[in-house]
Amino acid sequence: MSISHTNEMALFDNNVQKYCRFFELASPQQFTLEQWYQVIARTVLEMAYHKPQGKVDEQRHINYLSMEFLIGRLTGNNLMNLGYYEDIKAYLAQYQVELVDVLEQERDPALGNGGLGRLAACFLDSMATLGQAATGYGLHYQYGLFKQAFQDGKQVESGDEWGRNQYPWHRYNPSKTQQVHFGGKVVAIEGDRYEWQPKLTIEGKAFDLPIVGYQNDVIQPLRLWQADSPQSFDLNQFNEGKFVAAEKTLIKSTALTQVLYPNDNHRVGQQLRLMQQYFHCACSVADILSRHLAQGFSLEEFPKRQVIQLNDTHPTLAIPELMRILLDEHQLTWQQAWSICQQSFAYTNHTLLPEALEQWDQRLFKQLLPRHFKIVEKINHLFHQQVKAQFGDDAKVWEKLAILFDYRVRMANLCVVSCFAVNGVAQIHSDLLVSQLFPEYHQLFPTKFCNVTNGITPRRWIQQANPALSQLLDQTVKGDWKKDLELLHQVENVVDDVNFREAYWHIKQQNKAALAREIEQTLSLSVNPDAIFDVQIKRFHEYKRQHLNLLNIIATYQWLKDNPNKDYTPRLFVFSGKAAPGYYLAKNIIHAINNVAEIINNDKQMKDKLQVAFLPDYRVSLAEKIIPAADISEQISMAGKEASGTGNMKLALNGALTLGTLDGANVEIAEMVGQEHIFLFGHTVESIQTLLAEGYSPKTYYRNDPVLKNAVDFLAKGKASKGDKTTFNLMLDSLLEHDPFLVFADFESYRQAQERIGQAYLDRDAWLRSAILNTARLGKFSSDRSIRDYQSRIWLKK
Ligand code: GPK
Repeated sequence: MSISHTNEMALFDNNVQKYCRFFELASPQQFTLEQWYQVIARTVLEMAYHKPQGKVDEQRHINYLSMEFLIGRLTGNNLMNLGYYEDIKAYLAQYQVELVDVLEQERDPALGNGGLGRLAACFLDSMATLGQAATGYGLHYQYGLFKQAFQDGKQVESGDEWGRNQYPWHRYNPSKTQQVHFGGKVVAIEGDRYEWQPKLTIEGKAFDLPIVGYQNDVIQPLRLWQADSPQSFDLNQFNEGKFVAAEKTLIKSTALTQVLYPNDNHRVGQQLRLMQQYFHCACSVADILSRHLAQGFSLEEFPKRQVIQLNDTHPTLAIPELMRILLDEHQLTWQQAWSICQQSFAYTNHTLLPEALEQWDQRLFKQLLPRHFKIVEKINHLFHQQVKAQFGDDAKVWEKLAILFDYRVRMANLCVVSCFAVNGVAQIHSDLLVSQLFPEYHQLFPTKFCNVTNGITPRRWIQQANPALSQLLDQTVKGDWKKDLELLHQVENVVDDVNFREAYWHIKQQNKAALAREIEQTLSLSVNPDAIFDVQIKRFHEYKRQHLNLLNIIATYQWLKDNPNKDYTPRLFVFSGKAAPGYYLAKNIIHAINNVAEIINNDKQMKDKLQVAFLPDYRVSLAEKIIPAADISEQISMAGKEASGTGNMKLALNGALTLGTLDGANVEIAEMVGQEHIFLFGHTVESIQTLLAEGYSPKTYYRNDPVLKNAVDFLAKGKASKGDKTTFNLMLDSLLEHDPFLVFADFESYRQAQERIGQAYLDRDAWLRSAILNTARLGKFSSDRSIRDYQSRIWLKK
């Protein structure tokens, strides 16, 4: 036990003994693992607040508004960041208890869908670690992202009742309760001042989770709002039943934060979702303002002291909400209020996909938020004047730039008009944001746009997920790479050191063996630990092209059947990921992968050559097990569609070689690591333009490439569906008729890249060298660097 922690561990022991009496046990020996988990979490939470709070920079307080925070398990992470991990591990040993087993008791709080939510969690970790004053604001969902299981190969969903009421890391903070209003009407008072007479009021209760900085004693809140009120409300009272086709009408107020909407890169038009969004914004803005004013600052000082960072357009309503409060409650003039808002809000865009850009029905918006609608109308009107001054009265231009158009409220446009900064999440994405989505906006506001490439926290994604690699890096690198990931550059110096190389290789093999055990336990599938572990883990979406991966697997299977004696480097293809419950095509792809896996895994000829493991219920804690074991990281989206990706960074830093298109952050990964250490394939954004201009016909590829045709026909002829030829029609018809994400166009190039991988793996030394260089050269992708970029380019920009 380190000297500095002696007192704290005495306190810890004291508390353990106290809980022991509390539970009427003779000795801590009798605790179940679940009890240990609860006792450790509760005790450490108290201990954390006993320490003097570390220093934070309060120049500007970052209020990070996000509908999703995919934080993952907190216990291990908090123990590490607080520096208690080793002490508590040693403490438990006296009771023959393994800390890792205790940590497995924690259920992941799955309060997000995918990349966007996980990014928010990494950013909170980095802001605390860098001492950037920050508060995360989100929702305290009762049900996180649904749990996924497979039945006959198909995804089935069940509710994720994650136990928010027993969660040991959060505190209910009754002094922060807010009131949120909906519906009703507005009455003009004077000038831009109105009185809102709402129809319904719901209470928002604050639940705070501690975000612990890495060994700097900084703790900042992630404040999650929970709707509470004994009242029920009738959704019909806002809309005479016109918007509620898919929703129940009489709803308890608590239903507002009951469930996370399970869509990723896709908008939903439901009224309850709009109410959720406003509830989130209203609670957060009120809290931010009251903190600001309580510190003794004036409203004029708000922009100097606060930033409200909008994680995509989901929290856009915070803009008209702050306007409303400034105008109606603080009686500021429009100019004063607008100037404050324009200097305080910043917007991060996470996607170019049109189906993901939020637009709300104007009537629904107006009925639910009549005062906000007036404000948006005025913003829209004043902006129209500005557009006319710049572009003349051009209807074509206005059609693109308008906030209100065709009875819709376009949230992205409201953000661009109102915010002082707009950023994309990787260089290529930020460039496309300007050139494809917002070119006229860029003409109007050339200095608003910038790039901040995403990053990941090395504390969770290396130190915690890959303890063996972490230890090797501790021994190899001078200075703390966990605080400054660029220090990993030093690893280049030992890339030819035999001892280092052997240690690195050994760690990867150990991690693969551990994943093999996990696969055995979950799927009763015994896999070849010496195969290439080729991993695609992410949400299921057509643009991410899991079906491209699948078609190659089928083609490989067919080739191996025809050429049983030819050389082939053994592969294990690992999949994990969920599809939105209403996204039938993506679910069809999941079904196809499972059925093909079943056939291949039961074919004795394929034993130890070709295997497919689809692990159900992808979540942060499962990612932590898969990532350290990967040899190949599949990042195969259609170029121009994946804004950044962050799994690509986690995998490469843990020594997986990327098989990818020139999309998102893959482009920057390739730049950093060098062309020789990455497998690139497929069309680029530019070559796609040519292809589409010439008229893309997927059927031509199908007809001309017998390998592709055979793979498609395998599914079409029912070979993976017990003879039923219609099972995969959804996927196949889409591919053959439109192929909107150019799966067929990239198939041949993808096959060739896979072939190169098979060859490359045979040269163990060269492969290992590439893997090590991936770890050494990707320090840029720490979320600490992302946060520093936000500071210098947006939040504290001079
Ligand atoms: C983007 F628009 C969205 C969305 O609704 N959900 C989501 O996870 C992702 N994203 C992008 O798809 C990724 O490319 C990106 O790395 C991630 O956001 C974080 O920026």
